[in-house]
Amino acid sequence: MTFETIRLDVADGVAELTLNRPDKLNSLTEAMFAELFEALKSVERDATVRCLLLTGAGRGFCAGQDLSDRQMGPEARPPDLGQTLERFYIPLVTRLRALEKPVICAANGVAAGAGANLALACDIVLAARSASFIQAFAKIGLIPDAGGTWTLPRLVGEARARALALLGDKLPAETAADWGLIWQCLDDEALMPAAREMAGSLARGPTKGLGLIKRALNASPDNDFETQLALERDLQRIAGRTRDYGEGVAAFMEKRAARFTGE
Ligand code: LHQ
Repeated sequence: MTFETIRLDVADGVAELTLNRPDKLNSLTEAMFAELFEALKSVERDATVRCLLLTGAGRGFCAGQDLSDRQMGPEARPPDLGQTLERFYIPLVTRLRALEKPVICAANGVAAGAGANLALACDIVLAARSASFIQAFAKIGLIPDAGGTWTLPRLVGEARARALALLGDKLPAETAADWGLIWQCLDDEALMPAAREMAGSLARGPTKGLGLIKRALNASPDNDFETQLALERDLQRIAGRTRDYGEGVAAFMEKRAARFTGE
């Protein structure tokens, strides 16, 4: 597929989706959302894609909303940012979380505003040491969106979430990893090799089971313990019927590497 504002490269079970407006730090425009949704549709439907890797071109990951995009920015009169969220940001982060395949974010550089929360909507976030995470919203009179007010306190606790959101300060990738906001901070040159290796490994994994893990974890914050136990029972029942479960157990018993097919 050919796009103008993103790139989608599919190989060996991994879809590598690159935000591709490097001059503007990959800030998000309406045109970009259209392409992102198109790309996501193909990732969702293509059974040969078993892991999604999201990254950015150039020195930034994503600077959030393109503040100069006339259709969505300050020149819209009167601006209904709620509608902007409804049309673009909510579907994007919802689809990433709901995708029953692992989603890795390789934050290659600054992730600001909705760009930071786009990263945090992914399942596993790796970041380059030069990257940073900025809840920039308060600097322009907005609130963290794209799931930020939900994700932040769950990942780093109330005290840090509140300071990050209210101050809008830059959080270096290394601190983000120390705080548990992200999984890992890597030297810049090590980021993409590590992210691709992880993506390849997940793409060779028991995809149905991995998708069910996501489903269980997505439901967990809203459930009490008993409800979650019941959900685990129901999802494990499904997992137990997959071909990959049989293969995983057989491989263990035969002391060999499992050959998962994702079925
Ligand atoms: C940009 C942007 C940008 C356009 C850098 N837009 N050009 C949802 C609903 C609807 C509307 C509102 O928003 C939302 C959600 C949101 O995401 S709100 C938050 C929007 N994002 C921000 O407020 C972050 C704005 N950017 C920055 O603060 C800085 O650019 C950061 C800290 C990310 C990076 O700083 P520097 O490394 O110093 O780079 P720079 O500022 O020089 O940016 C490089 C270029 O990218 C520059 O263009 P130019 O033509 O002058 O070289 C910037 O204008 C452009 N750019 N972010 N969001």
